[in-house]
Amino acid sequence: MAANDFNFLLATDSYKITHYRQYPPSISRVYSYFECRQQSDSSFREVVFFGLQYLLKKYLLGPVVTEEKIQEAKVFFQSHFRQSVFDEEGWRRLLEKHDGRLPVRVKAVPEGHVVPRGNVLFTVENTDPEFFWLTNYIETMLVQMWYPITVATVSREFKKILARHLKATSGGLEGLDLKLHDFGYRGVSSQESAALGGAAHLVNFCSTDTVAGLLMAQRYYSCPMAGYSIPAAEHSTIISWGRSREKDAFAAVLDQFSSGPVSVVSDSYNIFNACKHIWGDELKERVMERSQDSCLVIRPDSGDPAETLIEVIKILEECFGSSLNSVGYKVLPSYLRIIQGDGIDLSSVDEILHKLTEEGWSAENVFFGCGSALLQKLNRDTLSCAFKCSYVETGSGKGMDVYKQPVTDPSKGSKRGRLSLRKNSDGVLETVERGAGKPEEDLLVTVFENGSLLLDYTLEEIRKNARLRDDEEKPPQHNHIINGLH
Ligand code: 20M
Repeated sequence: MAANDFNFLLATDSYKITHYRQYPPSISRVYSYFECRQQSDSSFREVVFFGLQYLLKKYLLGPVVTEEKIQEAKVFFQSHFRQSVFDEEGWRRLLEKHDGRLPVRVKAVPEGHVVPRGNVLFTVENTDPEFFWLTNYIETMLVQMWYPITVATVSREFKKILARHLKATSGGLEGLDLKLHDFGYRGVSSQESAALGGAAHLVNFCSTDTVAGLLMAQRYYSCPMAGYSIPAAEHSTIISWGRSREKDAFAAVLDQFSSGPVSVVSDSYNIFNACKHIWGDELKERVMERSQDSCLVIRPDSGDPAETLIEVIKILEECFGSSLNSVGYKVLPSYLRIIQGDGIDLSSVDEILHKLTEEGWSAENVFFGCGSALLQKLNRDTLSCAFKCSYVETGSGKGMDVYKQPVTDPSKGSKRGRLSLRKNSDGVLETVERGAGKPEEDLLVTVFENGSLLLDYTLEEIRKNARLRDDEEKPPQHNHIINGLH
């Protein structure tokens, strides 16, 4: 299906087709908001806002309603509901009165901002009283924002862990933005997820193999090249030489990519043998010829990640030696590094880095690759993303704050009235409810109005907004005290 075959009218849950008939008779405005609800048991205390600009540009900009799309939706819903519930007249009014452009306003926190859970992230309202039903019609599409927000948030949590260990064991943060490589392209459910998830990771890092994410950063966030990769072997390129010729396979990769870093998966048969006898003996000179800028990155890809990595690093030390860095941790020669891309998630990265530290090794020695824990092993509940109506107006212009407060689950209660987001006197972001916020303090900015985009963020700005704060880079013990966790 070509992109312009997309029918905005059909991009919603079926039941929403029937909602225009259910609101109170005199309603003229519906105002709703999106948040990642606070949950006492969750480890994610703040979220990174990212992805709205793609959604707006791709699906909501300009004339999205045409006579053909109305006809297509009419026929579809007649057959789907087996009765006439589709608001053909309403949509035709929108086409005639607004040229098919959506009479809605979206106000949002700037992309890349890091916001504590439980705060408003964006609001949606109709700008023409006749189209009160449009606000929540687009909920289905807008709540899909959970995905880029969650990936950007998880990726930033990886960055916090990596920053703490890197700072503690190397004295600085050099190379931090290349420490977590996105391997997730094959593990996601679709090309669009790869693009959104891949781009969300690039808010925090510059290391990826997910080409779709780079293209999204180019096309929707004005970033010519947001991330980098290096030549690398995969099992097929190694085992196709046959079991007895693993050494030849390795040597061929070194030959073909003699300058610049190169990575070689080394567990096809026996990772320990490969490190000790092939890399550390038969090809030792060839490895030692390389330099920091042309390093060999050895990749184990099986076994318990922490145990295997420690054993591999010890073998490599026996063969190639090590030196101490300025803060007293061991580093392999600069021509030799390791990438662990198997079994990586937030807890295993922390565990691996703790074990390396205990054994005296700097985080400088290793890179991490992450696939499904970064792009796929998450869902809308990971950050409890929800879109709720908080304010309505009637025909006479009278406003009413509305909310839900289910007796069966207080955590599912919603906010009341018109919302704004401000920094309080302690510098903490908080949501002001019931229309009580001062407009001059409001961090929510209008990004979309009546079919037009009012702001265009670049990935560069977004990255700046999402940068780690000083206290998030502090070594572990230090940080625990600051956060009052101990
Ligand atoms: C290898 C190693 C790193 C990054 C990228 C690669 C190559 N791409 C790969 N893609 C995969 C996709 C899916 N599964 C597996 C793989 S893979 O592991 O075979 N490789 S890295 O993060 O370790 N690192 C290497 C060193 C590099 C930064 C990136 N620096 C060397 C000097 C400056 C940059």
